Amino acid sequence: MPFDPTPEFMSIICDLNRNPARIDPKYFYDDHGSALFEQITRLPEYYLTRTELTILDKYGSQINHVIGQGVSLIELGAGNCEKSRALCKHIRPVHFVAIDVAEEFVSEGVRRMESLHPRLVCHAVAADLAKPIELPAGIPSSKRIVFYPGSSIGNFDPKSSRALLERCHALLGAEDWLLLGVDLVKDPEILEAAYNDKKGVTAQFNKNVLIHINRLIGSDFDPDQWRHVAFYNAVDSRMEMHLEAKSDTVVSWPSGKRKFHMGEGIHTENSYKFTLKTLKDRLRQAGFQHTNVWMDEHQWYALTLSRA
Ligand code: AVI
Repeated sequence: MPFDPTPEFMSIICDLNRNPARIDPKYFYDDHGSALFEQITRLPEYYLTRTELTILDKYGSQINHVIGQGVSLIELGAGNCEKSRALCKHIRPVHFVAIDVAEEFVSEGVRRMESLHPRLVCHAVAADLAKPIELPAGIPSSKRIVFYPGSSIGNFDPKSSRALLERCHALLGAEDWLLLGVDLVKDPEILEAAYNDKKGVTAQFNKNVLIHINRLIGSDFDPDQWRHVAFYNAVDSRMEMHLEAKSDTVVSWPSGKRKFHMGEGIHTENSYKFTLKTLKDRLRQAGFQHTNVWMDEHQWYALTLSRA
């Protein structure tokens, strides 16, 4: 039978053949990867999630006061919808749309939301945020609030994050809002500890991407042959994750293969960290204005609410 590669297969192979090789971080989130990420969010070193939840809890009523009643809440990268559940202790939306690449995971999150708020009209949407965002029919065109928590915006490079914010802006009218959670620049020791946890859950999360890629393209990566590496790149203000070959190794897939020398890496993730200035500039470039900012007591993390 002739070999007929899909566009996804071609794009994964193209990234694996680069120098250095890379894997798009969206491939972290198969079901096992999503479960590992959920474990990461509860690790003592990974301060991002609990800090964001603390800010949401402390300032949720102020957010409610600013956005008003009867809104449609649209969460991007919703995962298990934990952040929207926390937000809904303070705001009372009429519609809830949860968008994520991990279909099973987001459907389960939406089921939990429905059981907690039986009168809330809920939708789960499986979609890749790198593509245009389409909302389900019936979502009112006004009083929308796009909620993008977890500093997931930091997983896009500056050009792509601006483009994603522009796509968010396109979903919104002049009276609508973007609520964005971002991780801030801080002491590199704190950052590096968050991505090199003692239990090794982040290492498992990083290596799991190879198992997912094996399933998607029929490659033969052996995760045990790869070492998890994470460090802060101060020039680009970002945490970087890589997988480094422990010894010379050849990885094959239908129609091709690549040799990796010992110590050669595959770049799997960037996680950009912002200052309030870089963040507000990015929001302004994407068309947002009048940004309210709430932070935790250490000023490690910011939640911003911007008018479209
Ligand atoms: C989802 N995203 C914001 C996480 C981050 O911190 O960049 C993914 C992650 N990577 C390693 N640990 C967590």
